[in-house]
Amino acid sequence: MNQIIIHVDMDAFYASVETRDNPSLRGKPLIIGSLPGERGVVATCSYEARKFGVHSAMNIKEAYRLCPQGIYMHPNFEKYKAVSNQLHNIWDDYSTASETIALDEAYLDVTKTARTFDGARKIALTIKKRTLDELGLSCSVGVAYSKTAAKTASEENKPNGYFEIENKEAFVNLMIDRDVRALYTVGAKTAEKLYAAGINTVRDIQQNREKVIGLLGKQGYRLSQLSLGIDNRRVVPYLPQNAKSISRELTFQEDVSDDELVKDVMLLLALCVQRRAERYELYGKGVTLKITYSDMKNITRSKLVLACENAMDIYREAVKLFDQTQKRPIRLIGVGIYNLSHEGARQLSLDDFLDSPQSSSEEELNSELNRLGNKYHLDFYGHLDDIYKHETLHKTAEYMRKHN
Ligand code: TTP
Ligand code: MG
Repeated sequence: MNQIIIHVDMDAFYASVETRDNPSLRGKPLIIGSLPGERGVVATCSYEARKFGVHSAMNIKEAYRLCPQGIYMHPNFEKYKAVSNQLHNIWDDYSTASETIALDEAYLDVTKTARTFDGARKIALTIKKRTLDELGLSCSVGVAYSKTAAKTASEENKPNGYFEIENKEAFVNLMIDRDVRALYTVGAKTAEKLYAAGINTVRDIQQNREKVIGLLGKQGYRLSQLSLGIDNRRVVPYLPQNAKSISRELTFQEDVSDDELVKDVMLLLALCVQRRAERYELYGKGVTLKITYSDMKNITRSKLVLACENAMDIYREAVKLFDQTQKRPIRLIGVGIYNLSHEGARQLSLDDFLDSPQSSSEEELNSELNRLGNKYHLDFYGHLDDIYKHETLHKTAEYMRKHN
């Protein structure tokens, strides 16, 4: 049961790749994302830019205000993806399983290949050296007994860092007096809830475990376990050939030529997919669309995306795919997610830089459901719990088709 896990995370990844390929950028504040004057955000920036207070996800206007002398560039995802593949080639030499979290970040299971912590340290330092020698890039690496501890360790001495957390006790020792946000699964919203309940540090969580569970349910349970250093999650490799996916599809009783109707049904399918993903606490980092036309010809389209956090994300991406297909009578429509991960959104797509969405997906979903309700004279809210059932979904879609 004892595991040895490495977490690797590249330093200022996009910015480092650009600097490597254009040495005139070296030592300068480099901001990758939108350009000043565009709507959008910072994807990442060099450590020189971080000194001005610029950081990932910051509005580009704010970044420009803090650092007008910075160099601003759009991201080149193709290039980063290619580098990511090269990174995997190095990482996979030393692990029995690797789990990708982002283009620049992965957990490696080295339990069997390293055998001991000394062995794991050697592997970690070799990975750092090879990454620098072969790819000209620096990374931070953590070695630990669990995934959470490994991730924590890799962040401990960033950039170009190395850190070990050998066991639960070492983890608890390190974290006990830190703010709850030091537990990397605690985001701003969760932290607010904890602070409001007077729980500010990891020690507070540890000493108020029942209260935290009462407050946050399943997530609270996980945090209470983490406050004791307990995290038994395994490294789950992502292999394209056995990639898990979640999808729902629906065959119309009569072929449908109205795109708007098809899209409306896609929203229901996205809701079904999201519901199942939630049950397993999975996020899709890819969206698929399946269409069977009236002549039985099938097509599928797919796209890697920012992790889908809700039905609206899935729906929006599926609609984008749909809009790129031919317009012909449709017999079957399917929506799905793949590239499933337990970790939420991190990687932004180009769209996010060019057009940062303002209203929350939750509100958009509600307004979409209101729109559907008015259009088809259906009370979607009253039936949402049933819509996930095959029969209800089918009946609802048929009702929509007939009352369109
Ligand atoms: P990170 O590993 O979070 O950031 P980083 O590698 O740029 O810097 P650090 O040294 O702190 O690890 O993310 C990896 C890449 O993912 C990053 O280069 C750009 C992209 N990214 C986004 O597009 N949006 C985001 O909000 C974040 C956090 C990252
Ligand atoms: Mg990184």
